[in-house]
Amino acid sequence: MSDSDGRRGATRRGFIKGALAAGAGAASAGAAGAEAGDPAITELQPWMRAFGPGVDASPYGLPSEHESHVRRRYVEWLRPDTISAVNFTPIHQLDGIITPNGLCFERHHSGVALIDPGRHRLMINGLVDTPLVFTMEDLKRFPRENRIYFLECAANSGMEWRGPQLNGCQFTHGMIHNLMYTGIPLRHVLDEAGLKPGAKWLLAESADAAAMTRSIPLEKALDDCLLAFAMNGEALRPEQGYPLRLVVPGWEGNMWIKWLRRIEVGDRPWHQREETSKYTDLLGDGRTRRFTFEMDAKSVITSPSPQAPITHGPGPTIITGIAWSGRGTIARVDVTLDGGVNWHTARLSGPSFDKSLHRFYFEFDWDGRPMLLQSRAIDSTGYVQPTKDALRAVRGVSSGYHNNGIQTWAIDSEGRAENVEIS
Ligand SMILES: Nc1nc2c(c(=O)[nH]1)N[C@H]1C(S)=C(S)[C@@H](COP(=O)(O)O)O[C@H]1N2
Ligand SMILES: [Mo]
Repeated sequence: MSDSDGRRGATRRGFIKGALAAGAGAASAGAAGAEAGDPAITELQPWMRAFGPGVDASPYGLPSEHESHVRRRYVEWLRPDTISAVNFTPIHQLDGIITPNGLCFERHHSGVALIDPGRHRLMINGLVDTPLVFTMEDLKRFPRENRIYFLECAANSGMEWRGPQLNGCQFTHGMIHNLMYTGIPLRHVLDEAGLKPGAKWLLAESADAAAMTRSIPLEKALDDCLLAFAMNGEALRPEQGYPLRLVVPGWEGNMWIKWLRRIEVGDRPWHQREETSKYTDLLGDGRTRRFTFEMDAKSVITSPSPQAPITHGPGPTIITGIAWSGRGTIARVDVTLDGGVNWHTARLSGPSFDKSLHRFYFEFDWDGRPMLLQSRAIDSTGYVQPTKDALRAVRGVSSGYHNNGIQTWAIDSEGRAENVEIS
């Protein structure tokens, strides 16, 4: 802990003690629990009067019923139905760097495929010496690895491209999750089949009704792609591709084929054959930006934010958020309270993994005046997260994809937050 952090901690303890002594005044300072006569402290609560449920009451545990507001949400007007749709991770209610399995945003083109793993196969064909078909059991005999990666949809923040639209980071930035994957390096399976000369690209195909296909450069496949069968220690959830998904670290989410059933090895990308096989970024001048596979460094303040206002009034206040980069780790996150006039270095807490979410905090004493909050990520390559205006200057306003611009929340004197843009 740095000196300045230590001082802030000491100040906080002083503040809360002072608040306790102040009695009635304490209520507005957030120490109401210590007021004389507070029934929460003076009276026996129902949960102290009777035994609770036993160990076999929930063989698969669920969060407390008091946390039922922490859930994925979708935006009804965004898509005509829920089959080819998206919902959003409640990032404003999460902490740390790992997304709980039941809260990972979902993006499906044909709904969730409900696969019997005993009847699932992975086929490798195309430019290989020996075409192969694997059962799940076969795959689990290859040496496996555990790695933590974020997955971000290229359309995350896309609705914000022309200006502020959605009031909450769940909706503006919630097409992201960060999980520990257990899987087999894709290169083991490709080695087993034997690559033929000329092999340069892979086509990954899914077993859902969409039979979705995406092209992946062989170089990436041999570098760090995984055939994943577990997330956060348990089998993949059906929503995330049970029993097998392709993990393409740091690259846009649409390449991470779920319910993976076939990998065809070829000599050129399939999107040079049919135009639809990957998202295309439109540039303002009518050109398209084709190879935008990597997700650029990005960050967002998750609290306070429109769905997570400041409710405790002035005094010790915590700003927290997430930062990530498809090109490495996060070296630093800066936070501003005044729309970019003054920047402060945030405190990163938790492990720093390559192509993973990083958690940041900034603790300060809020004077109760309105603020313009922003965060700015700097990754291990030295790349600095740009403003939205800087992005538009380069790419125009026609594209909805790869919007990694700096997000602004306007906080009013009541602590309420609103999605705004300043220039
Ligand atoms: N089979 C299949 N794989 C898929 C998709 C899909 O619809 N079907 N959607 C893709 C897109 S666009 C994204 S952003 C990610 C979303 O992964 P998630 O549902 O685990 O959040 O999966 C990708 N893989
Ligand atoms: Mo996506």
